[in-house]
Formats: sequence, C-alpha cells, structure tokens
Amino acid sequence: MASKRPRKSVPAVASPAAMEPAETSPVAEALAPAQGLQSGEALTTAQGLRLRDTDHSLKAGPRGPSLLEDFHLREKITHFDHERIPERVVHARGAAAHGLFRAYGSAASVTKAPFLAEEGRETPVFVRFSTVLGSRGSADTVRDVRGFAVKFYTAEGNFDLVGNNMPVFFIQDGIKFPDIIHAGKPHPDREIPQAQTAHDTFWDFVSLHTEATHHVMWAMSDRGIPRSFRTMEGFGVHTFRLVNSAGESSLAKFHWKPTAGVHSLVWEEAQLAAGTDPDFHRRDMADAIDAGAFIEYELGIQVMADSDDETFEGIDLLDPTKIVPEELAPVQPVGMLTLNRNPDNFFAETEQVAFHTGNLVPGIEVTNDPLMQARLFSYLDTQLTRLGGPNFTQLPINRPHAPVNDNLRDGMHQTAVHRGVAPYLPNSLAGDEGPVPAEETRGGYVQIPRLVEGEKVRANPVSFDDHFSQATMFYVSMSPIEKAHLIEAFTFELGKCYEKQIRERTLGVLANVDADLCAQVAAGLGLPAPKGKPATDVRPSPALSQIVAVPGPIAGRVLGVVAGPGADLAGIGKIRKAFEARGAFVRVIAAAGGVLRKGARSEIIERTLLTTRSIEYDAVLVADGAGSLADLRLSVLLEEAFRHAKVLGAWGDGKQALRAAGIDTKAPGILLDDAVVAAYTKRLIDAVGLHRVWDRVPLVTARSG
Ligand code: HDD
Repeated sequence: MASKRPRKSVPAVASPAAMEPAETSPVAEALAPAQGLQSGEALTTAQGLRLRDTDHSLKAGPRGPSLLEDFHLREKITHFDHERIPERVVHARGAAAHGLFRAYGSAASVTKAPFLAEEGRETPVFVRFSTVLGSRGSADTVRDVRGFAVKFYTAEGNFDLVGNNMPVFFIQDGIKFPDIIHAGKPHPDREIPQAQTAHDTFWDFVSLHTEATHHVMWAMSDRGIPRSFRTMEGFGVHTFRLVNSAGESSLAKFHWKPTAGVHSLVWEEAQLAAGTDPDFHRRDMADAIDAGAFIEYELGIQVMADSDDETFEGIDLLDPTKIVPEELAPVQPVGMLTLNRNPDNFFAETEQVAFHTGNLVPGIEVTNDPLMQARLFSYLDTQLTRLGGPNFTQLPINRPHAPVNDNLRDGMHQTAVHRGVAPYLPNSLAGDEGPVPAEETRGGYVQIPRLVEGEKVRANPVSFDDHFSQATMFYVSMSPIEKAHLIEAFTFELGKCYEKQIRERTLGVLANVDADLCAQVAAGLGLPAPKGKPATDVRPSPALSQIVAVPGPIAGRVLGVVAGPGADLAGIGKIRKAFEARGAFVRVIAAAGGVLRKGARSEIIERTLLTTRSIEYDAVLVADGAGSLADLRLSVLLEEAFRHAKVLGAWGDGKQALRAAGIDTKAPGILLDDAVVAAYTKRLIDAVGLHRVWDRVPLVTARSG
C-alpha cells in the first residue's frame, strides 16, 4: 500500500512521559562507532581505496569476458552474497523501536533493582515486537501470539523482559518447545501454510496436548489479531522472584498496560490487511513515532507472597499455563515506557538485537518454572548460530550501557582489542587493568538462598494437571461479541483442517471448556457436539475482556476523510485540528492524487481510491462537497468499514455517498451532521474512543445471513 510519511507537525500524545526524540541519547551514543564506519565523501572499497567506477566490471574489451583480477567486482558481489543471516527460528518477523523507561519508585518495597526502585530513574530501552510462526517476510496481521521483548540498558547491566502479548504459554515444560513450534510452523513437505495455525499439524498437537488449551483460547480470541502494537498488553508470563534491599523476597508477574487501551482488528480486516498491507503493524508504529505520536505502556507488577509451595489462592505460580486474575492480585504500576525513536538501520538494530531471559540484574531472579528454566539455555545458544559466534554482545544494539570488563576472549567477529596477558582469575599479573570480582552487595547472579532437594524425575507437579479451569474462566469472562469472535476463530481454523479426527478431537477438548462454545463450533463444522465436563465453579475475571464501555484515548488512530474538488476544507481542517491534538491522524482520500484547494485553504491528498483500502482507517467520513463522487471503490471502502463495525460519518452532501454505498444511515455508529461543528467533532472523538460500534454487528450478521 502506498505510504506517505505522516506530517511531522502532529504533536506528541499528551502525557508527562512523552519526550523529545533524543538526538544524543545513550543508545545513539552506543551506536556511534558503527555509524562512524561511514566517513569521507568518496565512494571506497572496504579497504578505503577510492573508487572511480562502480558500474562496469573490468573486461577484456567492451564485449569481452570479465577479468578475475577485478577485485572491486569480487568484493562487491561477495559481500552481497553474504548479506543475509539466518532468521530467528521463532519470532522471525518483527519490528522495533527505541525508548525510555521512567520508574515511579513504587517498586522499591519489593525490588532493589534501581531501574525499577528509584523514583524518576530513566533507563534507555529497545523493544522488539514480533509474530511467532511466520518467516521474516510474512504478514503482520496474521492470527498469532505477538512477542513483546524489552531490553533495558540499566546501569547495572542489561535486563531483558522477553514476553508476549498473552500471559500464558502452550506448554508447561520447555522441553516441549520444539514440538509445539514444529506443529505450528508450515508442514515440512510443502512448506504451507505460512504464518498461521489454521492447519492440521497445529490442531493435531494441541488437541492431543491439552495443557495448551488455555493458551489456545487466548490465541483464538481477539488478542491474536491486535489493532496495533500500541494497543496490546505485554506479559512477562513467568513468575519472577523479586528481592528488595533488605533481602526479602516476593513472587511477581510483570504486565505492560498500553495507555491507548487494548484493541484488536476484526478477522476479515486482518486477512485483508495481510494482502493489501503486509507491513500494517510496523508501518503504523514507525509512522506514529516519526510524527511524534509516541507509544506508551505502563509497567505493572502483581506481587504475591513468597512461600515454600509457590502458590497463590490455589494457583501454582510455577505453571506458565495459569494466570493470577487481576481481581485477586491487582497490577500495581511501577513505571512508564515511552517508545520515541525509530531504529536507523533495520539490520543493525532490529535484526541483530539478541534477547535473553538470563539477562537479569540484582533484585530480579527467576523461579523454577520449567518453561523458564529451558529458556535460560535456549536464548544464548540460538544467537551463536544466528549471529555467527559468541561475540554478538559487542554489537552496538546489544552492548550494555554499564561498563564491561570480562575475561571472555577471541572468537568469531571479535572487535575488541583486549590488552594485558592475564584474562583469568585469580591472577597476579593484570595489575590495575584486570577485572576484580564485585563486592557482595553489588554482584549479579547472587541468588537468594533457597533449599533445593528432590529425587531426579521426569515429571510435573500434580497441580499442573488442571488444563481446563482457566480456559473456562477465560471464556466466561468474555463479552458476547468476544465470544462470537472466539467461536468464529475456532470454526475457521478447524474448518481449514483436512483430518476429520482432528476436528472431532478438538471438539472433545472444547467440550471440557464450555458446552455452548463446543456446540456452536460443532454446528459451524457440521459435526455433532460431544459432551464434556467443564468446571462449574469458575468465577469470571472482568479484566480479561477488552471491550470498553467508556471512550478511551484515540492516540495513533487514523481517520480517513473522503473529499474532492469543492469539498469543505474548513470542516476537514477543524476535524484535523481536534484529532491531531490527541495524537491521531487524518488522511484525505480522493479519486486522484494532488492537492485540494479552496480559498486560502489546502489539503494534500494522501490516499487515492486506487491506493487505499478500508483497513487503513479506524473511521471514515465523507466530506460535504464529495457526496456525488460516484466510484465503486468508494462504495467498497464504505461498505467494508460498515461491516467491520467502524465509525462512519458524513456532513452536508457527503451523506449521499453513504446512501449510494447501500449503507443504512440510521444504523448505530453512523454520525451525520449538516456541518462540522464542535459537537460533531466531539461525537466523532468519543465514537473512535470506543474503538468499534459493536451494536452494529447483529445488523451485519443478519445481512450476511
Ligand atoms: Fe522464546 C525468541 C518470547 C518460550 C526459545 N521468544 C523469542 C522472542 C520472544 C519470545 C518475544 C523474540 C525475541 C526477539 O524479538 O528477538 N518465548 C517467549 C515467551 C515464552 C517463550 C514469552 C514463554 C513464556 N522460547 C520459549 C521456550 C524456548 C524459547 C520455551 C526454548 C526452550 N525464543 C526461543 C529462541 C528465540 C526465541 C529459539 C528465537 C530467536 C531468539 O530466541 O533470539 O531462543
């Protein structure tokens, strides 16, 4: 989809945490050596030899063969041949941004980690969002879990919180990770389907492996198709052990809460976007940051008492398929993350960043969650292949902002010139240059002492055997529209499976979650609904639903306004002013490109009916003066937006275009007026703040039969 860069004039999302992009941020400084590799004006070889001609290879005569002695030809082609590195084995498709984390200081009672405990302490961060299953070039909007990996460059060393946008995981023990990923990735014979779980091997595995059920509910819910990175939650998933300066420990779960609220696409929209704009999410994030509409998440923690059995209200805190409902342990805010700078180079930063769950700082420890334990091995191991050796920590994006003085030496791609003769401890030869162990209070990886004993077994605790009660809790916590989306998602995915036994087995699993869910999916598949034994004593957790009853912020939202020659540019200007003041965007759509002018006013046409599609907008308006624009593509645009429960509107003669598209202008969420007045703009802002017009859905369903 054609992209115009958004206007630079859009103000930052109003917030005390929003900051100017720092030209000389610590991250920029850390990147300086790499950028410094490009110097001088002349084109050179990698050896610094100035080049006169890079367009013609050295030949024996203009029509003759190329000569082996052409070093420039060989260097240029050889380097190109090796430009790619292996993509990540999972989470290959991703986009990232730099930012800053500012601590509230409220975490001081539970952790001594200064980046969380010290009020006002600012820590640079780099955050990479990703899908899990798709290859590097796959689409952003596929149904999948989203990775939410945060690297905090703290003064005590790097801390990586490598989480997802869902708080649970498919497996309880990391030894099953290759199994779930092999099942979810494309079939090994034909390498299809790409970036999706709607196929036999995935459903074969998860129906046989019922501990995945809770996570499957999340993945089939609206959380699997976020509206944007700025409208999804993030979770550390595992329970961590926090330690305060008095040496007291507690158990905690990390949550990222987006200030823009939690919102999703609808399924048809996600599918259309995957074709018309596969870069939907990364474009949205980069454009917004470029325009100064920064992206924010509040970090919160759920704190539970540390105990020998590591449970809370009967929930085993070591089981990564379980959540602690927020109603039982509130999420307490501890700081604000603001993403305010796009990477300068995708490869150097986004591709080469290496996260690791073992990158911890004093005050934060891991627990015995067997999923986490396996992860502690995997992340370093995978980088050795992906980044070509053990020195990837020296890459600018991975380099800590704390002093580094290790005794690690040599290896592939070593860029440090280490001095001295004694890279070992203890030694008597290094003098002042060699590192010495930190004093006890400042040392990392000094775990709080805990007794560990037990027989060597390959087994889970019995408490891990409950695979369904929280899946049921998730379902009963959903609003009717979210339940309908879940039913549709299950029916779609299972409808793409060829094997009847897999569909039937999955219905058997759903019967243990909820009888109505099972019956409706079975009806959609044309199969009988089996009977199960769903838990009956489950209390809903309202925090799990993402439907909002009161208008939320509209930062990052996009309003499309259809206009043309003679359109009411003054009205568009008023709407633009109000939306941009809230960090939202207005894009003018017309039949052809160019600039619209009326009197002293002008509007740049950013999208044409050829280059745009409804998926680009959270709301679409038709301006006065554009009502007679007769174009089938406009009808499609408006009708799609109507079907996807988006706000639609028109003023003046713009109403004609809605009617011409067959839209019932009395339907919910159709905002009409004679002119753009303050009350109209407010109605628009409130309606977009509700995200979708869910009341309209029954009408749409009735129409499509
Ligand atoms: Fe993982 C990447 C999140 C379980 C092994 N994982 C990766 C990324 C995220 C997660 C966000 C992308 C990081 C980036 O942007 O570079 N992974 C999770 C979460 C899990 C989880 C939230 C469960 C709670 N992962 C998990 C297990 C294993 C791995 C159980 C292996 C035993 N994950 C990897 C990996 C990756 C990875 C193979 C691929 C690329 C990388 O690490 O750097 O090591």
